[in-house]
Amino acid sequence: MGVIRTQDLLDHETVPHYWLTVYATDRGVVPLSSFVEVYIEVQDVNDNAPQTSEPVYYPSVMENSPKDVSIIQIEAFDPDTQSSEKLSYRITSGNPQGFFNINSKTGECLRV
Ligand SMILES: [Ca+2]
Ligand SMILES: [Ca+2]
Repeated sequence: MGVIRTQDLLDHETVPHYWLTVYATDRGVVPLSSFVEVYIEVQDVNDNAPQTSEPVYYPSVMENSPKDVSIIQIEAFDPDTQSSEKLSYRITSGNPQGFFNINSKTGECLRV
């Protein structure tokens, strides 16, 4: 039997699939052989955290600006196939008065 095993960690984000060619040969006096193609799909797991386009954003907003003024759109990217459209956003600190709101799906931050 010709068992194919991994020799190292594979990464779906680097190489999502492999085509291997395997050569099988017998031990006849005049050996006969054949080739077979093996397609290996590297399945994705969630092994990357989402990344924003900037580490820090510096938007500004006028004082006295009315409610629901859009301040910034935070955009994050996740290299994992499954997670990109499932990102959600939340303000975790700095907002004790509740002056700001972020749309959990779109990342749009509003003055509320
Ligand atoms: Ca991810
Ligand atoms: Ca992945």
